Amino acid sequence: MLNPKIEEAFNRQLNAELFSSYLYLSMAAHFESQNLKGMANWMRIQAQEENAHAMKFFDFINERGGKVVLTQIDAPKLEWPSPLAAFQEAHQHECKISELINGLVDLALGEKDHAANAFLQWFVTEQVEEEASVLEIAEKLKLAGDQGGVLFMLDRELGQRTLPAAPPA
Ligand code: OFO
Repeated sequence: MLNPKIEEAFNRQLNAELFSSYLYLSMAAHFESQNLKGMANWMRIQAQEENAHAMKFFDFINERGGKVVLTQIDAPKLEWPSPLAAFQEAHQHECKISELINGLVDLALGEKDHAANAFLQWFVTEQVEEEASVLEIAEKLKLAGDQGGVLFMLDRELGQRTLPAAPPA
């Protein structure tokens, strides 16, 4: 049986993960409109990963006998002044998500919900990678400055990102 406080907090996080997906999809659309196809590809895959994160919460709530409650997802921004600004915002967003995950861990420990804590540890580890990967791209963009050639090469590199194969169920 799922503790009601955990149920409510996990439903809120499900919404936050869907918003993350929406935000990155909006960045993908923005990059498409700028003809930065590689960055658009990277963000599109990021959006799919966020959707998978949301579904992890969806499944956990259901498996523990809770009720998934879907609520309104905020509209994301539509434009960014530069690729650097978009990736910096993505990094700030991931730092915010890490804080939310840490808050959920604190709640799970406080409520002595060890199953929820064990479930959240995957996200704790994932957030380290999520923050690092966007920060690395933002740093490269900062170094590139307004050198179009470097930007072009980086765009090509980001175009090679593919969605990792799903682990066996
Ligand atoms: Fe970007 O990790 Fe989920 O939100």
